[in-house]
Amino acid sequence: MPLVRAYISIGSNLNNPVDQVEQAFHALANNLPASQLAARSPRYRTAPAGGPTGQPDYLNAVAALETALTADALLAALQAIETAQGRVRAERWGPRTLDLDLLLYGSITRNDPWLTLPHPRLHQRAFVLYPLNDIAPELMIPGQGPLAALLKNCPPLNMTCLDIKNEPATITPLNPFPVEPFSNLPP
Ligand code: A4P
Ligand code: MG
Repeated sequence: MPLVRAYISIGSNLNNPVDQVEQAFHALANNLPASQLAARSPRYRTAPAGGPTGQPDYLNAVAALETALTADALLAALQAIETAQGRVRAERWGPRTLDLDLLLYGSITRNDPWLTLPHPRLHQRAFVLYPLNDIAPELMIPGQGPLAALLKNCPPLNMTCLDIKNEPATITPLNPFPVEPFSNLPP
């Protein structure tokens, strides 16, 4: 099967997000069959979007993969990584040790509750669009248009980049995860 470029969003706001995100990159690089980690974005600390009030800030990042897995097999593998890192699905948009969403799988579009592509909220979320732009600024989002145009409608409010940009493939030293909360964004 030919290799497909896929983009994965990584989010964590429980049980040491710095370690969770690092472990997730490690699992994407080493534990996924028939796949290769092509790029990793800088990490961003972001205020929670939606979900219960008072949940901790998130650490977010995006990974690019080259994969020979089907989209369904890739999503199942991502969910297995989430489970291995202690993910419990308690409430929608609630705090989590690790969320791995399949943002894009090539230019495939698909509308099915088990797997919707592109990810249905990709185009309206700064915590996804900005790290995606750091590793794939020329990207066209099927059904939505150029990533650059989506960024213009989605200002980077209540988010801070924790890494040096333009070094996406480098494993950067871990920065301490700041503890002061942002004020929560409206749902
Ligand atoms: N599913 C359908 N399409 C996809 C896809 N493209 N990728 C299904 C991944 N999963 C997909 O997901 C719920 C169901 O969506 C799964 O059964 C899967 O088959 P989930 O991961 O169990 O639950 P969730 O993550 O709570 O739901 P959802 O709808 O994916 O949430 P979102 O939209 O990802 O939002 N704020 C900040 N700052 N940073 C965050 O990372 N994340 C969320 C979660 C909310 N607020 C956040 C963040
Ligand atoms: Mg999810």
